[in-house]
Amino acid sequence: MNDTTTTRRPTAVVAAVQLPGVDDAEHLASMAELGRLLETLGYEVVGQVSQRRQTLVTGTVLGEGKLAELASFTGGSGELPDMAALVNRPKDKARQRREVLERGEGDDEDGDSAPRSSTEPRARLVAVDHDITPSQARNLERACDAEVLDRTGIIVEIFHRHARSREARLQVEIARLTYQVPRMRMSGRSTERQQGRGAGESQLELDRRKVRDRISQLRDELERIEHEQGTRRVRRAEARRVALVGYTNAGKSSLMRALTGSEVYIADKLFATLDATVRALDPETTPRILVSDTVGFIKKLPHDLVASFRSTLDEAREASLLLFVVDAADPAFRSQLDVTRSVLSEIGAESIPSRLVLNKWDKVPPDLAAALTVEFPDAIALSAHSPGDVRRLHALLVEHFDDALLEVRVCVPYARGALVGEVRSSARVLDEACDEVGHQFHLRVEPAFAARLRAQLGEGNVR
Ligand SMILES: Nc1nc2c(ncn2[C@@H]2O[C@H](COP(=O)(O)OP(=O)(O)OP(=O)(O)O)[C@@H](O)[C@H]2O)c(=O)[nH]1
Ligand SMILES: [Mg+2]
Repeated sequence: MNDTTTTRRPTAVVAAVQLPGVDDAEHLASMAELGRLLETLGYEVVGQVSQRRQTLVTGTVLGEGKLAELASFTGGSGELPDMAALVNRPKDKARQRREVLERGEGDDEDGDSAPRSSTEPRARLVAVDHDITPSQARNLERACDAEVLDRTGIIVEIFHRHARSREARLQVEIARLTYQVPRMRMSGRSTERQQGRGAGESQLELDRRKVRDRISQLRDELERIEHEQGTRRVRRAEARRVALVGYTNAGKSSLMRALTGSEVYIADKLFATLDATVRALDPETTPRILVSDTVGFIKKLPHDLVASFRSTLDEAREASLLLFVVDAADPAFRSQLDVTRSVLSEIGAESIPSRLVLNKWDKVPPDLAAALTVEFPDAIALSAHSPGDVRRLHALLVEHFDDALLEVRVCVPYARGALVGEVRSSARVLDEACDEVGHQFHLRVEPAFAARLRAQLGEGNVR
């Protein structure tokens, strides 16, 4: 192997079907997004093959001609072995096309990028921009002689690499194994050991059962952790909570860092954040305002994956305010916002008060900025990189939550002196004095805290 091949990133080719009802812009954006997902995984995308089709429900996803074109990137035959045996047609379209491609005379129909010449390295991976069945994947693998992953498989792989906390790792491992079970095949070892098809199949069943057992083991472990986290969340229940939600790469973690001074991870890649982080707004306020950073969303996010991140998304579900963060400089941000809204309604968070944050405003040209301000009059336009903008958002958040505070006069009798510390840390003290009965406070408090004080001190002591 020479230097250029050893230092080169692994290569991938994207395959996609444009289904009826999907316009060109949406189709191209989806393929470009898959390219970014692949780059996040470290692949170099060397080509795209796309085809308009009525349905995805065909054996090889693409038609014969397009399949041959795809295989020209990977060095595969472009045909299914049994298909070739069954259909012994004299020079079908696929074969003709492949021969043309082999001779390097191929014209690039449908605007796809041209296949590589035979001297360049083959694409190692075929990435399909849809969810495909295990048998479709197998057929594509045979025809292309390359590894095949669908969109879910790629997202699961990224999640697997980026998960850090114990909880996120468990969630991802469950999603990954769940994805793998139907795709498991007879291993070479089991076919050697167990001669005969029936025996081999039962070995496969055994392997699958082992993986299913592992999944339920992981679920138990996750439940234990979630239980602990649940108790922690109950303790925080009174706090005023803001959750940053939105499409992946919108800038949620950047805003989190700017608002709370925490060192959360920021990266120009997809799904940089998989763990929910909760920090107090900085400079601190009394009562505290907590901000949480959450996992980003993406189009066609598989339901299993959303479900496995349920406890992480609880941060969003239990928030009292949602900030929908979008990358205002991305022309696709409206459809990304739709995706975010639909995932949030899936987890039951659709009725939480929310504000739209048009982030990356520094990248928005003036004429577009003017149009966006008219289109979204209530949105907060800002750049997470501008300290002035972040201070303005900080003030807006404080104002938002202060509107809900109640003004109360509280008497903490000396016998209940232990409560004084809690009052000072949970409420904003406007005035305080001591008399013959106890500590007299004039406070601004959250309604929930006022209710708790009433329960503990009696109605007469909280007015
Ligand atoms: N120009 C500009 N870039 C920004 C701004 N906010 C974030 N970015 C960049 O956008 C990229 C993604 O930012 P993150 O904060 O990691 O995005 P995220 O929403 O947390 O992404 P995930 O964790 O993947 O969901 C990084 O390269 C940031 O530096 C902004 O206001 N202006
Ligand atoms: Mg992030």
